[in-house]
Amino acid sequence: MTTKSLFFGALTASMLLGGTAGAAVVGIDSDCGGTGSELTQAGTITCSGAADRLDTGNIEVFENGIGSGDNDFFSLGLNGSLVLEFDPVITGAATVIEITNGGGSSSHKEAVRIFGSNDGINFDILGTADNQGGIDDGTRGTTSTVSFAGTYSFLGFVDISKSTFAGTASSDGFDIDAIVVTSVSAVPLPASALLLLGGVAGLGAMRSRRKS
Ligand SMILES: [Ca+2]
Ligand SMILES: [Ca+2]
Ligand SMILES: [Ca+2]
Repeated sequence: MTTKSLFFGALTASMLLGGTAGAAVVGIDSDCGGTGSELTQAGTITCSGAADRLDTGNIEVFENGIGSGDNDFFSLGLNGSLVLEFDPVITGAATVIEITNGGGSSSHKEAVRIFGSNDGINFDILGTADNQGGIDDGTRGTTSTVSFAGTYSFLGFVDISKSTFAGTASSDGFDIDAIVVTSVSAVPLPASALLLLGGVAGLGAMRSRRKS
């Protein structure tokens, strides 16, 4: 799988969304949401001029595989980015619900590249989505689904509207109304497996002592 390294600084404690029971999103960071520039992208980032499009709180995140948007959305900004951290980890498919008002998708063409990561530093490219395909119900924009195997702690979104659609009239990039994923609860290791792991760790410690 293609791996792209993105610089993503620490999701600081101040960014934690709180300890609500069952809440799977434990951190959120973006270049256009007023939270800094931890995930850097090449080129100039052009964020929205509308305050209500800079609020990551407009993104509903559903971890049970089912959900829909509410027409309030966050704009990534041209070349802008967004990273969500999940606990427990999530798996695909991931569905991103995009908004383009008033049937403007013919001129305001927008696209996003979607990444997965387990350390917040090395991101696998999972796929892309745009506002030209998928299901468009006329009021809620376009629903795009990216299928992937495995589990991830982080999902990243980077706007690629300009590089995907030359001449697009989009001024603030791909817009995210909601994101749908599926949580995967950690499977507890049986006691025998824990003992085995302890033994392997002990062997490693003995080897390193011998070398020194
Ligand atoms: Ca849009
Ligand atoms: Ca937009
Ligand atoms: Ca929303």
